[in-house]
Amino acid sequence: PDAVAELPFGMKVYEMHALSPEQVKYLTLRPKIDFEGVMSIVKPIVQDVKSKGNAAVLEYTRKFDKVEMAAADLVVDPRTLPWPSASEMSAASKQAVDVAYENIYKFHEAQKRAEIRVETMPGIECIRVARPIERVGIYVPGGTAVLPSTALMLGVPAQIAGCTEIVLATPPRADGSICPEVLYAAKKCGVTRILKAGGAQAVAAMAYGTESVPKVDKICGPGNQFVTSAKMLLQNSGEAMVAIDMPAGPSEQLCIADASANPAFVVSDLLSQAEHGKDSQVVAVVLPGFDLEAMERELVQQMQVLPRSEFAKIAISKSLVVKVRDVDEALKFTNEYAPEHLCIPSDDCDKYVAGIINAGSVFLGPYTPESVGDYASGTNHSLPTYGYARMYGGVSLDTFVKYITMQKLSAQGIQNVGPHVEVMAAVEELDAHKNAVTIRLNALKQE
Ligand code: HSO
Ligand code: ZN
Repeated sequence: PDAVAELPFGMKVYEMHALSPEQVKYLTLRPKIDFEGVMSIVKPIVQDVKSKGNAAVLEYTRKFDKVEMAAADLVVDPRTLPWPSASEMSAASKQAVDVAYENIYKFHEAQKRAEIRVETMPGIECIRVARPIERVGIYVPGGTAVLPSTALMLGVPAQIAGCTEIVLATPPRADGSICPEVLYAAKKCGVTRILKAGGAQAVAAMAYGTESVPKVDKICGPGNQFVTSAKMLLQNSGEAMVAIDMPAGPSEQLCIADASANPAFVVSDLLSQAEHGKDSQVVAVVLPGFDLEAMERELVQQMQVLPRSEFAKIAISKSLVVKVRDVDEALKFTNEYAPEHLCIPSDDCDKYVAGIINAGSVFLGPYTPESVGDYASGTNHSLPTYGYARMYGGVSLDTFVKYITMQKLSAQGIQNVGPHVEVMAAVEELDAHKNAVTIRLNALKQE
């Protein structure tokens, strides 16, 4: 569709009411990821790690991260390492991580679900209990920024769930060490192993296990295309027997700006997402009365002073503004888009809530920047991107738990349901099934 205007840095403006449903659909499409191309790189890496173990991981670390490491240094147990010293990590940083940890802990601990016990018929008790996924891998990206916050977002729920093996994979720094903030977070969360590797090689090492990397049952966490492709590949491999949290693409945000929204706040939110990387996507859905000109001025001003403006500018150049006429249209576009982050910096934010169907995490009101959820308010920042917010929720305690059902029937219970099971088994012509009931009903008759 044709844009009606263009803002600084190439941000294009569209009018929702002038768009056909196909055009709306087109605007909600994310930049295409060449999964086939990426897969062709990832497959041999995964295969290599599977057959050669540590040696392959070290080789790819040398090749991609330009770090030389000895096999003995590849995996460490953070519980045996000292806490980062005051020179490695400031008291303020520790305190900030402590506050974030506490809030994330509180919110995720509250997600524990009570055991369910239901008597479906007299004498039939059905039960559901939660148990931890015992061995989990959490991926903490390195790349252009260090992300200790991601270590918390994955480590805390794994800790609360009671996972017994928590392997944290993260690319090493140039000297082969772990970033002190990530180590600090890992120690707090009870991480049992740190694998100093990134990319597809780290994911494969956790999926298959190596001489020193424990094999895990589920791999969680965001990552670049190689990490995501490796997770998707291994999830579908019967040999690796590993689950993943969700497919993850580049980070994104949609901001609904109505007449009450402060343009400076709106721009600050959009840029906080845009600075993540040049493939980030941001969208502003603008209602009548919002000061778009002020937003343009803010965009230029705030961009000027950003150290990561190189990334942000590219991200913004691929981003859009959608003008809508009312709340209904705003929600229509938003739900079509299914953003990872939805910001509504409006004085009247509550009126939007009931209509939100597809979003990863929502930030309500003028004093709720996305950054607080990225770090420290308590909600998780590992969220569905790329439109997957339609069918996935973000990481939560449930990510690290599975539910087991149990049942216990009394004599009365089997007498109540047994005859119906006999009939259904007969319909399916499964005689052994039927007999397992009949034999018990007969035994009871003889008592
Ligand atoms: N916005 C990112 C999370 C993050 N932000 C980490 C800062 N550090 C994806 O949800
Ligand atoms: Zn962020």
